Amino acid sequence: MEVSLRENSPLTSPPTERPKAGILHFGPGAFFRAFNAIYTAEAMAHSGGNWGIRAVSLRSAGIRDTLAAQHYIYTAAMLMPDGIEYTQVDVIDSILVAPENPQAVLAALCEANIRIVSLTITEKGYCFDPATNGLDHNNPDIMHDLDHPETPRTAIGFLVYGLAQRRAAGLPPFTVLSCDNLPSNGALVRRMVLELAHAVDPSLADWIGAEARFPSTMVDRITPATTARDIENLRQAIGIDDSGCVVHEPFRQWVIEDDFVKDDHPNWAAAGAQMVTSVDAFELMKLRCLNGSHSTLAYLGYLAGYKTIAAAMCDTRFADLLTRLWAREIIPTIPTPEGEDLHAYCHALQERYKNPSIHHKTSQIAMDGSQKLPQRLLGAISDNLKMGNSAPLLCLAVAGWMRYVGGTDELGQEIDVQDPMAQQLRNAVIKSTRPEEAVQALLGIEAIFDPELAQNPKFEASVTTAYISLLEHGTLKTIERELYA
Ligand code: CS2
Repeated sequence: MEVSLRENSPLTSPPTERPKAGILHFGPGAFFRAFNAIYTAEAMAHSGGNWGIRAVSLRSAGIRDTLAAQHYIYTAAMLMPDGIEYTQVDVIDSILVAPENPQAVLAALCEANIRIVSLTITEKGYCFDPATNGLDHNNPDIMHDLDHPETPRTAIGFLVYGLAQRRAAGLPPFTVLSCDNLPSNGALVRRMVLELAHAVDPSLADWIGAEARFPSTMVDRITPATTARDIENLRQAIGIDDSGCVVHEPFRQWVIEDDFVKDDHPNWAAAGAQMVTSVDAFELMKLRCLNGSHSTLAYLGYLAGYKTIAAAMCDTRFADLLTRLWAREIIPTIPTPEGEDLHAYCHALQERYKNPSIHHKTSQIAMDGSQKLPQRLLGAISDNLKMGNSAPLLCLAVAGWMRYVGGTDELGQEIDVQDPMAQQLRNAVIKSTRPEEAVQALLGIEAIFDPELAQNPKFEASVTTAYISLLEHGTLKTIERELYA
């Protein structure tokens, strides 16, 4: 295996002068460090600019404590099928922990040099109610934020009060850059911000609506959670002890709607980002082809006993399942984005999933399914039904999720279901006496299933048949029957 180090600024010595922070980023997790941070470092290496990143953790202090001890420099390990390339990333200037000091976050939002506020806060961080497509006013943190302008808890709360301060100080607003896997993520965060702002002060909402910008983006790089083994590999390979390191695949793609306040942003294009007028088609391609098939592999792969995506892909039944899923049920539902070839895109995905150096856990991808299903699987099912097509494999994936959230695997072992709705989902399954009832109970959850889809008899029947088959014959037999019978 080949190991190389592209740039080395030792983690133990403080950096020389750094660019000023121009970006405040919520969500300093592994994805941000393997993606946004690297693009921004490369953009500045190419074109300069004061675009250092100050990050904000909305929850724990863990990552701040780890990175602060190493001057916020960390290693990114690019995992290729036959080697690893290590890079030192030095672009974060500090990390604020919001629950420790929300005022410091509000103060940072009001710094004139902060011109972009970017987000990787996961689907649930947006606090939206899928049934209304608006802000979830019953979310306890949103209720808290409405009453506590000085100590917000949610990213949406911070954005609104940060923008209010900028308006009061006579500063222009910042650009809000959502980088989460949600359709029209810019429009979505804009809606949430405007709704909360309206509840605080309608004239604030008018100002934000007119002056601020919320470009949508499509982000893509497979970034499994870092393991103790990754940290040990790094130590052995180059002698650096870095528990803040991140691991990622070689591939990356960032498509950004070119709509920023004062057209002001790092030269991300120099690092390969695509600046476009509309991201929609790219987002649909990525969410359905990649994330949709990822979730399919996560639930069905886990139930079949596979711990990682690569392991599941070595089983030809899963490889065949994806090939058919893409060709028959996903690609026909999406327009081709400019410069892309959907079949080639899916073919490349197969290779990305098979990368043996990436140990991406099926249980990691299975997390938060209640927040992921609509945009990854259900939209494509609705589109198929509208076109008069059935979508048996997508329905099988939904049934796999239902089987998974029941909380017991095929060997009778407990599944650690991580989902904000885990309890409700599990109850729906265990309180039902017949499988048909469990399917009905889950389909009745409007926060996940649009009633029009849930009540579609073809959809209901297809999911129910698949769910019963998973219970009676197991996952692998069900896939075989579906593919080869
Ligand atoms: C994955 C994504 O965890 C998940 O749900 O599907 O994080 C996926 O790896 C990224 O979107 C790839 O860009």
